[in-house]
Amino acid sequence: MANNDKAMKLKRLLESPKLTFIMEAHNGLSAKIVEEAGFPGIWASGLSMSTALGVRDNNEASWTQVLEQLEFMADATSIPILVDGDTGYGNFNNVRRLVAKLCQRDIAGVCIEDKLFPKTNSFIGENQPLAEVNEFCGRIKAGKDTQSNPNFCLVARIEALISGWPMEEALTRASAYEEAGADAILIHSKKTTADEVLEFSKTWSGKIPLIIVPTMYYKTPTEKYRNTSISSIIWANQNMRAAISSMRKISRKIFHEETLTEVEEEIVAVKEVFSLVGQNELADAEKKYFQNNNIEISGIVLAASQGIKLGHLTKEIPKCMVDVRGKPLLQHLVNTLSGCGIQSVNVVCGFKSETVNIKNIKKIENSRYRETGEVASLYTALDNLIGPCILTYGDILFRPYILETLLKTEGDIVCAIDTMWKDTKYRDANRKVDLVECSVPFTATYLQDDTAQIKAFKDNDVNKNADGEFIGLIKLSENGAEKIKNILDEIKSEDIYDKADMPYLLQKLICKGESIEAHYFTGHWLDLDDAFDLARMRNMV
Ligand code: SPV
Ligand code: MG
Repeated sequence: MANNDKAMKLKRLLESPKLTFIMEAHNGLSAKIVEEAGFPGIWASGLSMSTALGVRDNNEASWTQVLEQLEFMADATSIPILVDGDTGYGNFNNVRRLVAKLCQRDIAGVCIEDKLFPKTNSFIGENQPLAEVNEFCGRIKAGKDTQSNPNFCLVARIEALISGWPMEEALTRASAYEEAGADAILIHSKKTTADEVLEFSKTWSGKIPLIIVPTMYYKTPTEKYRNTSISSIIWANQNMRAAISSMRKISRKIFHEETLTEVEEEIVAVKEVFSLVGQNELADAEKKYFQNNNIEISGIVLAASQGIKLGHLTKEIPKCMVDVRGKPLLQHLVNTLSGCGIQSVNVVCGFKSETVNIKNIKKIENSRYRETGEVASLYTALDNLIGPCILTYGDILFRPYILETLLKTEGDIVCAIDTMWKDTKYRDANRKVDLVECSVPFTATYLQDDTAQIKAFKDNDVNKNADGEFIGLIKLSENGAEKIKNILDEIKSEDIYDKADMPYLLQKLICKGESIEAHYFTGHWLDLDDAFDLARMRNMV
């Protein structure tokens, strides 16, 4: 037997000489709870599943809707499910479809009752009409001939006693159903004592297991069934009824008290809910299977300088901490980075580094900030220079789309280049600009597919011909970061090291034949040098 052959498990339970207890469930959750309690099998009650769906036990839920519940229940548990198949939803042909689908969904067995479709719950009304014996035997045979799992159990349920027929009728039917191929007989009774079922069990001489449902004769001690021919007991609907009692009590209490303070103690903790549905397993599976395609991109912000041109504004704080509309400039920058998915941000601080109190950043000190420039600052962040990463000056602000599109570029070293550098309407004509000359000029066509290579960083002369201005924002791939690291090491031993800036470093790479790409955009950024810039910046955010 395969370990997971639930039908075989059910067969063994029914045939075991020990009294077996099968407990009702009506959905995935209750099925789990039944298994958790220790029951070896589940009764998927028609009454309970209907009630849980808010409909009557009159075949108002279609058989495929029941099938859907069963699928959840079977998926949620490892114990066998015996489903209440009512009358089989019609004639022999409906039973064939039903059994075929139940086997496909790993349901261990079905119980069909000898009444007519649409059924009425056994405890409603009197003298419900029974199916004709031969016709019902045909349903049994059809089911048995259809099952794809040889161990699937078909239980024939006898309603004769409930419908007011004498014991003889029930006994005759039981034998006919056994003869037709039923794997077990369920003898149903609505008496408040077990007399009927006990008499049946004594009198019937059939060989197949006998099942009872003591819903109405619940007061009979279980001991009475031991050492009889009764094989199994189905507790048919108590979970559904318990759910109603409990939900009513809690809903009413919350409605009246308009608070949860009292009820919290009475109900399971949310944590327990997670544990019941196996949340931990998902966490483990994620570790095992979930390939995170979103490669982590980190950021390095060069923000060591004081910004003396800002006068009294940067007496006690560095330039990156100057207030721009209620937030330090650096906070705006960090927000833009994190908004683009860059959570790990390293900030190289220098002047008054202790005042750089931005959350969720890692501070790196350039203690020689007074006598050094950008390259030396970057050198202090050497250990964090791991691509892919974004390298940015700490005194610029830009619209997020600039970073978003930069992040999508494929080159190893890609610089953000502003093509609006000549426009002095918003910019100071005398400011310091890092101009670049590129292989392809910027055109305003909507889709410019050619990648522009930076051919040279030019002197700070706005009168010179140039394709754009490097704004101090660079994307580095893993490879690109390696190249920057190597060139940093080289510059470290040069005399110019202390004074070297980023254009110097990039130009050096170009001279070595490395490719540096320009990512063109048009405006939508500002740098902070003086009070005029600050005023513009305050308008920008
Ligand atoms: C059910 O649980 O739906 C049953 C058993 O059919 S009983 O309601 O007791 O008839
Ligand atoms: Mg039922």
